[in-house]
Amino acid sequence: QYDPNCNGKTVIVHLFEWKWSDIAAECERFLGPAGYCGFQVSPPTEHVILPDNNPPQPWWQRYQPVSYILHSRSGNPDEFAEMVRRCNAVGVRTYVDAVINHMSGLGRLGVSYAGSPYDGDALDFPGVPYSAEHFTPKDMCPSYDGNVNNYGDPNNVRNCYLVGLTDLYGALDYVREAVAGYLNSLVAIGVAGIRIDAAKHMWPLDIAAITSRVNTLPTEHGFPPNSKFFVYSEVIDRNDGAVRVDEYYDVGLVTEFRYCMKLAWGINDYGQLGGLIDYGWGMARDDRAFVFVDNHDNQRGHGGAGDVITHKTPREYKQAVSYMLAHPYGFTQVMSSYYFDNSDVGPPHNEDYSAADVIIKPDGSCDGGWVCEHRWNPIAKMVRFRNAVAGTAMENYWNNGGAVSFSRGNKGFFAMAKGGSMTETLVTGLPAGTYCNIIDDCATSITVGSDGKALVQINNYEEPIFAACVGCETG
Ligand code: ARE
Ligand code: CA
Repeated sequence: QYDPNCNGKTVIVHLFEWKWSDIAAECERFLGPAGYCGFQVSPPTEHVILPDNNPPQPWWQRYQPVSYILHSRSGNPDEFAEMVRRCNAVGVRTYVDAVINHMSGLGRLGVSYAGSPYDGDALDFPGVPYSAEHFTPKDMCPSYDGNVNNYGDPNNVRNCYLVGLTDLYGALDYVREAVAGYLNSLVAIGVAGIRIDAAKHMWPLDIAAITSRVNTLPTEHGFPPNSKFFVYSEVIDRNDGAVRVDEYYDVGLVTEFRYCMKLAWGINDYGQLGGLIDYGWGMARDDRAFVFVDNHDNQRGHGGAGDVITHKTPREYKQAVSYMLAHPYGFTQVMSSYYFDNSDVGPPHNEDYSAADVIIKPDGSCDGGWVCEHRWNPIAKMVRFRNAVAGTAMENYWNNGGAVSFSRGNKGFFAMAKGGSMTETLVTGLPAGTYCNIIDDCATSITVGSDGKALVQINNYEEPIFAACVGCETG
């Protein structure tokens, strides 16, 4: 459960709210060639549909499942399976955002895409089926109103209703079986792993009881024999509550939200990049950390938000993602967003609120309301860098407050200049020779002497980044 199952590749992209047919095409035309390991999809199951919300059908309705049938505005079960198949065929893996802590919110009543009815107040979800006895007994939740409202108490965090979402009773064999059945249905069609949504609100032992029932990955989808399902748990731990990321190490990786904050501070003030990883601060150990610059919550003020850099400031964002991809810490995820003004609004959509096509312009950028950060020049190039230097340590770290550089073993060298330009003689860690900057398509280069040093020059305000790696100049 610690291996993403993508042949040693190192970067996942979250294609937030994309539809399945677009993702299939993106695997073939871009993600595969660029070296992406795989992609995380928005929750694929049937969920509540909220036409009367303002705005209608917000993105977060997908976090209120009503059955485990793979039908949503992104597509139907056949389209989902076809996406997984086409992506696996080009070596790009699928990771599902699995909402298994809860079902819909209280008060939600209706019928979903595949025809499953739901009634939140009655705790009735016949599409699974779940009924009242499968939800956490009220007397186990110590809060006065039944909702999570005290992050200092694990019983409150895990046994109460998160923002009114009907909380599954994970201690029950029936619930564990039902969830494992869902996950095994994903495995059977070739999904390589999951994000566990709201894992902080589940008992780690309940998660372990579920994941222990998940089958090994099918060899007919190209996985080596006995490959285990990849798991990363969403646990927002910012030293501000009783639940800590390390409680989840046994089930897989853990999201490291302190990294978003620290990296944002570091891009605003390069001097702080040196102390980016602070184990004294409780940050997850390197082989358990799942890291990103921003995610679908904190980029729009949900999930506690905090200091975070997003696509809304492209110049800073390119630096932040590039630094993350150059730095050895953790397993990395790149965000791919749609533009929004309202933090609740769903993705670009058709008249029936199904997700609209992602439009690719001749220059390779996206249109139709989609941002496609994963296609932005330095970000896509740094995926190639990270793959090329995988397994090497960060060495020769240098930082003067306005510029920073380091090597990755003797395979890569990275430098970045906040102001847009720098001229410095630096230790590169690379064998003597000439290496070009993959960020500017080899328009500039460095010549490394026998002492490992080179004169490094950057002169590019929008993309002030130099990245060279052995054997990765074309890709
Ligand atoms: C929506 C409405 C609510 C309504 C509810 C039920 O907004 O008003 O009560 O529906 O009808 C997303 C949205 C929510 C949305 C929910 C369901 O963000 O607004 O509620 O979908 O549709 C905590 C959790 C963490 C969670 C964040 C958002 O610990 O797990 O809150 N993140 C995941 C997803 C979200 C998703 C859910 C969970 C639910 O990534 O997209 O919610 O499936 C401190 C704590 C954190 C806490 C944070 C915010 O920082 O340390 O633990 O995060 O505050 O409370
Ligand atoms: Ca719970």
